[in-house]
Amino acid sequence: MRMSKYLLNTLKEVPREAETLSHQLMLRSCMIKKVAAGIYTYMPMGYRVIRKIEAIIREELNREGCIELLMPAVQPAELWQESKRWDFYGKELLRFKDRKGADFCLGPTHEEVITDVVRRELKSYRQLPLNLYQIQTKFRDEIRPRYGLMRGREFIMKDAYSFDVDDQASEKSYWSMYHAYARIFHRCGLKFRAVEADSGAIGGSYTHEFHVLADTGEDTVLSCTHCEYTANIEKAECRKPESVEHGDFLETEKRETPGKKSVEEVAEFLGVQPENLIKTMIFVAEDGTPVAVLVRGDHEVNEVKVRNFLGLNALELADEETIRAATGGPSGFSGPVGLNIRILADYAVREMENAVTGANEKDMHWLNVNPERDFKVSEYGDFRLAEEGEQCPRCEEGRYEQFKGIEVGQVFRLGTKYSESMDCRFLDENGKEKPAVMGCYGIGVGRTAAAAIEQNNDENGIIWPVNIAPFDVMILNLDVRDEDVSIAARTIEEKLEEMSFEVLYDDRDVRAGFKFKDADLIGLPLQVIVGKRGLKEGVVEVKVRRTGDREKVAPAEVPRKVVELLNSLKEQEEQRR
Ligand code: 9G3
Repeated sequence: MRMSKYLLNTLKEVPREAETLSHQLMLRSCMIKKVAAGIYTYMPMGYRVIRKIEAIIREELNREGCIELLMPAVQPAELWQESKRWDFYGKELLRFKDRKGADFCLGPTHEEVITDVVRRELKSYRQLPLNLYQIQTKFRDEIRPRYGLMRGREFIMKDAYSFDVDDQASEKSYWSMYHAYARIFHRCGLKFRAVEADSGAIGGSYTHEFHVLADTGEDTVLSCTHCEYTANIEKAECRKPESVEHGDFLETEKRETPGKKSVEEVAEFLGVQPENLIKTMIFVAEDGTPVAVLVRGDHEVNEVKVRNFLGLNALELADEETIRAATGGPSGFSGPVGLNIRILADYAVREMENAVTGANEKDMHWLNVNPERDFKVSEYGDFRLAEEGEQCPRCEEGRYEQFKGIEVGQVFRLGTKYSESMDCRFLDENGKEKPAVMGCYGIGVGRTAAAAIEQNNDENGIIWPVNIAPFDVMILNLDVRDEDVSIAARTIEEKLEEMSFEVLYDDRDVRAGFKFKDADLIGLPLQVIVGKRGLKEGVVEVKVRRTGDREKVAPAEVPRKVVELLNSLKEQEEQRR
């Protein structure tokens, strides 16, 4: 492809709204163009990457026996009313009426549609397992779309849905998709972690997220240095502390702590350590019931763990008057002593002794408070945020290491949530009618491309992993007005294309420096630099974008050198862990 004929105008500056690196680089290298908030055109350069990622996905899913189909983006409300989700989702679900006034939505996901398709086809257990997938445009009307393709409103998702005879078979489908995802992300040349994630209040069913590791990732992931255990911080378990022999409990004493609210202020004022304080947070469930959650002063409450423990869909911090009603005192001085609401306490609180707590009275704290003697805990549990460096809860040796991750894929156990509500059943070998057991599996294609950039870049621009690069080789002709140079460059271009390499030839009549900058910004794996001076010595330069290494080779040697370099890059990238 010739740059002078391609639709590829790189940008020096980008709009301020592009906060993340991948968003900036996708705009500057002309991979995407914004049409509206969260809605983009995939420009030719960007679409080549999308197609590469899709091709890898298709190969790996087809290898697992998945069957591709394509469902409509526009979905009738009736299906969402059957699954009872029509009224569950708010404005994020874009709804509209057709010319006859019938209700539709723009599909944010396709559980309802695929269950409707299968329920009409499924009769016998012999037809299962079935794993259907599509690569299709989704729409979710995010309130604040940002970061380019990372959090768009319209985006391309591969979504797959498995149907099995029972839980055991569904588990098999789940793990086969899990391993297919691992192969997909390895082949995309990405460093990733499969992360145990919070499956929401559904409980029972579990889910794994696939995170590309990148410092700019929004999610925090904890991974054990020794065993494989890796979890989203929302879910990461904490090791139960050893129970300690309790010494002598001192008498409680109420102490004035004027204006001292935070753990740090109170600890400093009283001359104790944060871990000697009991932090009391008052939450309210969706029905308004207040619940107190206690954690040690140096720990943080993990609201997702509390919400799941209580089996709630929503849980939020109580406001001032709820705190006053529930504790008798103002916020900042809450404590468990004398509290007659449900009290949950993290395991670490049980091992505390002679602790400091709020006195449920303005400017007052209790000293020498002891669990069970001075307050009753309804339930002890793992209610705190796990931290980097603490001991792994699963194995004896490891410790948590913290990563930032970008979630690019997710595998879910759905159970019979949709097959029950939408009557997707089959006759088992005894002729008994049963609901299919389902799983669903998503990959954000655009988000994978963006994550690849977040993980593969330097100060000059993008460094594409070979398998998803828009082209394999960039040829830079530094003297387009010199016939010999152009003949040499065109010969190399033809030879490489004969070998079915994808070549972008920069034939623009612009200064060399400009070409070098664009080549590094666009980030193709290899650059073949053809110039008058080099040719005089009978050589051209081959540069590896990732390392910056340059090698002088005879023009005739370039194809062999390209094969050698791309293969070794591919090998390194597919092994990245
Ligand atoms: C909606 C809207 C947003 C949504 C959903 C529904 C997320 C919704 C969860 C999933 C689960 C899996 C198949 C592919 C993998 C993920 N956001 N989810 O169901 F109506 Cl507006 O999409 N679906």
